[in-house]
Amino acid sequence: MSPSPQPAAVTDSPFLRACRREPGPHTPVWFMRQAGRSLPEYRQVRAGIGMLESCRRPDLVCEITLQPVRRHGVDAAILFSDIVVPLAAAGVDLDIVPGTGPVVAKPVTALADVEAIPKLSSEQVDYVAEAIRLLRPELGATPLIGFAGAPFTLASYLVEGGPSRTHAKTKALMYGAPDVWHALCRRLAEITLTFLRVQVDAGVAAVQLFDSWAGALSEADYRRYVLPHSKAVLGGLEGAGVPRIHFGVGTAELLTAMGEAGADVVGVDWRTPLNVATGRIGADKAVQGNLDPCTLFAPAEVLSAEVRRVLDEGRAAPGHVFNLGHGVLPETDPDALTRVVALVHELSAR
Ligand code: 1CP
Repeated sequence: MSPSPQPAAVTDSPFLRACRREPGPHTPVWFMRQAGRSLPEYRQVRAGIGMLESCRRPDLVCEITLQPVRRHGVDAAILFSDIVVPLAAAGVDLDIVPGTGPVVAKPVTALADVEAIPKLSSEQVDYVAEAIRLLRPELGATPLIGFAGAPFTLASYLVEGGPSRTHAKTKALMYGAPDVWHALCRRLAEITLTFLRVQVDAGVAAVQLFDSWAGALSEADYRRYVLPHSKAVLGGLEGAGVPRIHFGVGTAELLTAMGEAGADVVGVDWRTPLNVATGRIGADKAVQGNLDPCTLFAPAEVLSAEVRRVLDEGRAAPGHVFNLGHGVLPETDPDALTRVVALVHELSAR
């Protein structure tokens, strides 16, 4: 890995300072799933273009990634892509179906299915590197976050064949065929690490590893079946010079274990107050979160009280990146997001 150096303004940005647990001029804020979803200008440029196809067009990726930065003045951009992009690039037969999410043509049930998952080579995601190279000069002092899906969350889509509420087939494979399970997670960790390295080499300033659905597991199962594989990904980026953020939903009971996976920043959903989360994660890591995305539908005074509470609780952490506890919901009024950015900046100004 030979990451391109970041401009000084990016290195000194409030976002990277908070990730490094250094004081800054204000608490940085960005929103998971800020690129797209709630923005009319996003729906306009996406009209008639499939999700995977959009991710393969550097000009479109560049435009969509910049939209929330222009509109809301967030402190970081997140690359427009999806967690299944590297799987599709490697040759796994899948699609992202509007209104549903990732759908896999031939779900994984046995070792032969795992062995049939090709490795990812960097050239297969050249279009992602190209989009990052286009974005850097456009973003100026705003850091760009790259991302990937963690082995458990990716495995869930591959085993279930699509989105699942219970992750029943995934757990059945995990308990019933642990060898197949671990082989699958090893392959996914490899693909994820390759994908993140491509993004780091092309110039992202930070990476986020999404283990969105890990909260479906008990701590014991998380430690046995998931943690080693997430560690392989995050550990593989040790020394890459970019902060590593690790996030999942419903992870209150997993925060201590997730904090051991090798991230510099741990994302927290809205269920656990940040001061409580910090007690579980430890004082050597920054936290990210954790406004309930539904408070964006609440009256203005309720929303501002919640923003204030999250900032207050975040002061217990050695570094705080303000965010939602999960992604922006598609029905969100974009103006509410803009107001949250202004409020976070105003209330946290030092
Ligand atoms: O800000 C952004 O929108 C950036 C781009 C982004 C990110 C970070 C997209 C675009 N997807 C993701 C990550 C992602 N994808 C995660 C982790 C984050 C999270 O938990 O929200 C997950 C679990 C996915 C899988 C996925 N892709 C789903 C969820 C399905 C489920 O299981 O409930 C969905 C709906 C998609 C499709 C998708 N990805 C992104 C967009 C804009 C869309 C909708 C596309 C469309 O329907 O046209």
